[in-house]
Amino acid sequence: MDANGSDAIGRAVEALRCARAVVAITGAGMSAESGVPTFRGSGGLWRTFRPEDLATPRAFARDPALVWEWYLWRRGRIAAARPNAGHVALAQMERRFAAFTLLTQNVDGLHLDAGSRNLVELHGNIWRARCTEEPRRVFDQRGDTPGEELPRCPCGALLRPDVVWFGEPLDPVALDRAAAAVRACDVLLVIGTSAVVYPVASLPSLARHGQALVVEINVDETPLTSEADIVVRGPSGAILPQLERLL
Ligand code: BJW
Repeated sequence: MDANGSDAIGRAVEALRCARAVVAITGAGMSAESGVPTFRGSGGLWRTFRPEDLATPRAFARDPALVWEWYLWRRGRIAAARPNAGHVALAQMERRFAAFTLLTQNVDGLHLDAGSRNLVELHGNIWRARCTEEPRRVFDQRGDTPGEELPRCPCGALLRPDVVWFGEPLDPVALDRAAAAVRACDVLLVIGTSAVVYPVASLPSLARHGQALVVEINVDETPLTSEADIVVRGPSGAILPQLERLL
């Protein structure tokens, strides 16, 4: 572990220069500098809202209007956000490596807006909705004006946000793709995540079993910090462009 700012960046650059396959895992901290609130920590969504009221299948079954209201409010915040320098740096990094996979827990779509292409959105995308009866029926709602009534599928069933709530499995195809990329990578960058939500939180140990070097980029300590090979302490919007420039 190396928490010394510039030395840690130097070591991360050195590791990336030797790498053929790179994976980046991102979390809410990645979008914090774009004005999108994180979940945990000061100013995080879970300071004001209870996850069990808003981000579980049970909460939606109990009060779909409340859950939709929360997601529409978040869509409003995200609509006003633009990718920050960190998102742009990751999109640029993708072009430098033979294999570069970006795994995000974020549902805001900012990595796509920044130009990342080999991207897996493991917790879904807030701009999509899906049918509660037939989950394969997915609708892009970006640009839609919400009506008075709750959104419904043409089949009549309620639509729900196409995101992964607590207690729900991640898309097995997406998770397999993520695990395969992590097992095969030389360097794993873990950026702006509290690293407490499973199964994504288990991916760094998978990388280490595959002999990859794990680099954490975060403003704060996390449960991953003591396991990481290199720790770069600082905001991803500043650190990632620096890394990209030095490659
Ligand atoms: C900066 C910064 C800057 C700030 N620069 N850094 C034990 C073992 C295994 C599993 C479990 C377990 N106990 C419970 C579970 C299950 C549960 C879980 O993990 N719970 C934990 C909380 C304990 N997991 C699940 O339920 C998952 N499903 C599952 O396990 O299925 C199993 C199953 C199989 C078969 C059948 C049925 C089930 C699903 C998890 C879904 C998570 N969903 C949410 C909401 C998504 C939709 C939405 O957005 O509304 O996903 S919760 C929320 O947390 C969101 C995030 O993606 C996720 C992770 O949060 P993230 O990204 O790490 O954000 P923060 O806020 O926590 O951290 C921000 C970080 O950024 C901090 O570290 C800051 O320091 C840093 N930061 N500014 C750099 N500028």
